[in-house]
Amino acid sequence: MVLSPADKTNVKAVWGKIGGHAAEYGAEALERMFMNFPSTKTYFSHFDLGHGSAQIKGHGKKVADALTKAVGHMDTLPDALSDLSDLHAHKLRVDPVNFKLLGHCLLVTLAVHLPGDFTPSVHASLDKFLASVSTVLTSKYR
Ligand code: HNI
Repeated sequence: MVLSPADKTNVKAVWGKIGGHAAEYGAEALERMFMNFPSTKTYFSHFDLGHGSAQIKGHGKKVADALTKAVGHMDTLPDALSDLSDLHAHKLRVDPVNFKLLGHCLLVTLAVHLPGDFTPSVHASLDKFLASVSTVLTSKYR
């Protein structure tokens, strides 16, 4: 997955609009994932998955912070996300199919909150960006 210069510009622009809402949007994306794709809950059996739980909020912030870091390192994603890649592949063993599900929920969340910015080309760039992040996080499985 190669992000073009236009993709990078789009991703940076829309991420810049999220401002202080990153953690909240991260938590909303997780809640959407758990509700729409219940099999994903198996990875979080140690979490309180009730609406608005402190654990979902805390994890939403971690995911959002990781994505903010990825936005800042789009040219060096494998390096920037190396530790997270080890974690998801070796320790958590999250099945790669789940990354598409979370990515979808992140896109829906951004579309709902930033409708004016979510043009078809921004949508496509964000999808490519999330696919690139997912590729890195699942690259060490075998
Ligand atoms: Ni993921 C932990 C980022 C996809 C299941 N995950 C993290 C952490 C970050 C993170 C950051 C916290 C690391 C730490 O504490 O050091 N995860 C991301 C990102 C994506 C992603 C950026 C994709 C965009 N994770 C997924 C998916 C699943 C998933 C698709 C499963 C459905 N992640 C987990 C689990 C943990 C986790 C489980 C451990 C949670 C805990 O605190 O016990």
